[in-house]
Amino acid sequence: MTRPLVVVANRLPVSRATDPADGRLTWQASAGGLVTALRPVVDEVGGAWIGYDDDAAGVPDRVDGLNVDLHAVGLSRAQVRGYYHGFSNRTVWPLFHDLVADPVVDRRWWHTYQDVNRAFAEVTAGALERARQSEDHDEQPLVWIQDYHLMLVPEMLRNMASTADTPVGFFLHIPFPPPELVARLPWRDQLLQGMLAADAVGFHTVRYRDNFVRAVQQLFPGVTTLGDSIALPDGRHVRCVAHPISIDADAFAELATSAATEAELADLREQFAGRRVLLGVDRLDYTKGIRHRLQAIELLLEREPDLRGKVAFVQIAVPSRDDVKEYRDLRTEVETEVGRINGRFTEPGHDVPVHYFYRGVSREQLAAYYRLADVMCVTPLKDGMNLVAKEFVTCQAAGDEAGALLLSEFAGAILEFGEQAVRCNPFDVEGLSYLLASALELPETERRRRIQAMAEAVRERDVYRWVADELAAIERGHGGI
Ligand code: GDG
Repeated sequence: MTRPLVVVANRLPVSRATDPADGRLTWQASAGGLVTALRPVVDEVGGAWIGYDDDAAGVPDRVDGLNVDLHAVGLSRAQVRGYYHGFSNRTVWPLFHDLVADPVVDRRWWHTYQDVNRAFAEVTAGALERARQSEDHDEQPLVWIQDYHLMLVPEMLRNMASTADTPVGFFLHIPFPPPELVARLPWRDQLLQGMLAADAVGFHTVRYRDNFVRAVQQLFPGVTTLGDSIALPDGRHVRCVAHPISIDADAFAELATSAATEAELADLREQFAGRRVLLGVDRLDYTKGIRHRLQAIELLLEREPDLRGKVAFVQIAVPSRDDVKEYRDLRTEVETEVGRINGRFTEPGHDVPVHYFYRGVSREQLAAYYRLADVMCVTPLKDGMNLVAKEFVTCQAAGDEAGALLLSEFAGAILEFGEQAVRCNPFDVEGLSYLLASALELPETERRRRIQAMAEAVRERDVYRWVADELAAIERGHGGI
């Protein structure tokens, strides 16, 4: 691709850091998946990135080593509350995750969401104008808008800037639910129209894509479909595609066998000697099924006294959205559950059965835990894709380990792993407790074979393939082919 790339996302791809030498504030590119994925493209073609920062005025125009102009969108605290904590995370998030929590519908949040999407569109229009005037590029930029925080931006941008020559794409990182769920939202038409202004709309799976197409057909008369495209009554075509996001598999394989990871792993092996390790790694989010998983562990220990003292369950729960009530409540529930299990099954002078961290760990520690695990428990109630599953199999294969992956039928990742994962229905707590036991009992050669097969599937469709497929679909959608 030769067009400069303009990315629009909730967050900027940079974070503040303190210079260890003199304690000064510096900026660095963040380690997030999207930034890593787009780096090779922007290194080559350059471009701009539009995102929110809580100190927009303090954000530099550029950061060393990242070939994009930064455009920070400044928001007031009230705007962040209404747009981010409110409409995005308490209305859309639970609704799009099949109502695993009750969505809260509040008209004020909706108004703020519109205002903030307009602010993003305005900053994007300005960045487009600048990119066009720059002498560095002969081609028009390509705009790529990310995720459920910004569903109105494609349409708002089209209305405020001349974009006839600008390919515009939108990608949804969370599931798109069945039409009857979307239909509950009072502002469903506006959200769909917002997305439909893009040339291409991308989803992780064919099912989410089909849900979107059906919702559009049901809500807007006169819409027809033509292959991958929706044909709108005004003659426009919107390409609707399914491209599963992934990870930088080579980088994870390298990380998994680095000296720092090996050192962490040696410590962990010593600490957990004589015990099989079950592992969970999630943002502390009610979609991730952490409570059901803990209940399944409790049932397992209750039913099989021989396993007590011989298995440990490690749950890394990364703090998330703790400004939102449902997330604070979840933390209390999870911690009560952990306390109950440890209270029931800890023997005097022995280690606890559940090791629970309410914090993130370093990348090296994370890779070491992935390698250590005998069973990785990825049991979300609903998950757009789930990158933890892909990282786990990649690290295991790189270290020639033989763990098992227990994977929810409701995670997008299940489609790529077929029968190699131990499939589970995370709502069936008792069934889950039996599957945990059977995953532990799979023969070692079988586990190793499955890990290698899943890692191969990840390598074949890594995150660079996702970027390339998405950008190509946006170009094709724009060209009307
Ligand atoms: C959303 C969708 C979709 C976790 N703990 C630590 C840590 N992590 C990193 C993992 C992984 C990332 O966080 C989590 O990504 P997931 O994909 O599993 O989940 P969400 O955050 O819910 O992401 C999801 C994704 O968007 C992409 O489209 O797959 O379905 O919900 O990369 O490694 N990283 C470090 N320490 C930790 O303790 N360093």
